[in-house]
Amino acid sequence: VSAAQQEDHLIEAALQPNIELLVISNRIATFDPLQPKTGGLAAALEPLVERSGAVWMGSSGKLGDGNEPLDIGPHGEGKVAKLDLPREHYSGYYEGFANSILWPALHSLPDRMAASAKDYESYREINKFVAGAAFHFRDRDAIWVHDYHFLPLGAGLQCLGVDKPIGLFLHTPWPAPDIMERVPNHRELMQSMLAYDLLGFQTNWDLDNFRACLHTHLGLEVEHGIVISARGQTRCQKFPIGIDPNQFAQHASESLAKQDLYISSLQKKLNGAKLAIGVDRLDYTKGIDVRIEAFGQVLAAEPRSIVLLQIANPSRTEIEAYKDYKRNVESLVSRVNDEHGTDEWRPILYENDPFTRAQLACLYRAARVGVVTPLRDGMNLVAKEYVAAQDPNDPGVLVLSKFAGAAEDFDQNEALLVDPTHPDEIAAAISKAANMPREERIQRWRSMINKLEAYTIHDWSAHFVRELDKSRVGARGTVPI
Ligand code: ADQ
Repeated sequence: VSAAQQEDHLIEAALQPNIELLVISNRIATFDPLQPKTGGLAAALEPLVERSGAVWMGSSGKLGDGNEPLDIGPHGEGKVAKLDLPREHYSGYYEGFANSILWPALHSLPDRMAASAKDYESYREINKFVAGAAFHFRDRDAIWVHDYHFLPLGAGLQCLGVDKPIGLFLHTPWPAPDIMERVPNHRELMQSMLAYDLLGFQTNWDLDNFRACLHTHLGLEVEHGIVISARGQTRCQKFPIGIDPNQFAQHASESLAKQDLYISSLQKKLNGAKLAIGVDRLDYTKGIDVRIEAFGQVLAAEPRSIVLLQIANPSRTEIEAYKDYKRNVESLVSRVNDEHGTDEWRPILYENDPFTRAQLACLYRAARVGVVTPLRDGMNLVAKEYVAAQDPNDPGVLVLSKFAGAAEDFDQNEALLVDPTHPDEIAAAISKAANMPREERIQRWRSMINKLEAYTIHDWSAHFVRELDKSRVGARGTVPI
């Protein structure tokens, strides 16, 4: 079966049983084949829209006064609906409640939270606004909402009388009850999440925390994966997001054949040293600072043995905490380069630009060590992409944070699992990975690639849609409201 046929088959599976879907996320893909894709979500949802006729609604990236019409355009079999979010509430919603309160709380980093009651109002207003816009598509069979930006969106849709199945997939982790308690209006927020028929999480850890939060904060129990509230039934399930491993493997072998300028100049810069790679949004949850410190330790012990290519795409640049983090990472990179580099050799190559997926795949393959050390992460697709891009006969080694969702998929016989807050541990793992015998590398890698192939991004979206569809005939209405 060719890769294209396999993909068709999987998309068909995602469509079962003939469901007309509305997908809602804060941002939508650019759909420009020449633009690098900086997210796994775009790669997952684009085929659904192009070939299955789904409608994908999200922010246009422009702000308005709240009266602009939806900009609806065709895309393949489906449609893309762009929305100008209201200027008045955008900052409180996006930079405020979503990214300065929910994001750090969901990643169990309460010290990073900057609470403001006013931001919660803006968050609610934007959710109401998006619900109003989504009402335009009320004839769709089911609605699939993405991420922490829209925890109360399902409730907003139901207030407007939408009675189709609505599901939410949370790409981030979910924290323990004592952390959730620090989120302003956390009870109201969690109550509103019970308007969804299906709540999807990345890992068992998140599911367990959500269950504990329902118990502690709302006095509700999840039994057999279902929580019953006054509204009805909500199913809570795990859908660990994957990637398209064939796509990465193919890109890695194809682009090696091509003469990519960046790659050939990289080989020169290595000057005989091995390569380690880190690819992250420049976000304080990703543990880039501790990783750089750890890398300094590796160089102190084994001078000039290894180069770290750290790709760090700037993110949420309007938020102060992100500006500080960026400055901090930059100064750490300079320090390590000054201490351990020479005029003609730099141990850390620091890149901020986006790369195409083909380039990334090729860089992953060139690297003997993949360093993925977030303090906490919903899943972390980079860990999976790194594995998928490796040469089966000479694969590299993944150094992985215990606190990434991906560590629930990969155990210590596969990746080298580390505590991302301990530079010594990371340094020891990088060094062990760089010097690991080929036989052991192959053994670890085979086990990981089998797992990636067994549940791809297409399986993930098909699985969620199938589960959501069950609410068309089942749970809804069986419990008195
Ligand atoms: P992110 O926090 O963005 O995702 P991650 O899962 O690593 O983190 O995904 C990042 C994606 O962007 C990867 O596909 C990567 O290849 C790509 N990318 C990063 N930098 C890039 C660059 N400079 N050029 C090109 N591409 C780049 C959120 C959650 C994660 C969860 C995902 C999916 O925080 O925990 O795994 O959603 O659910």
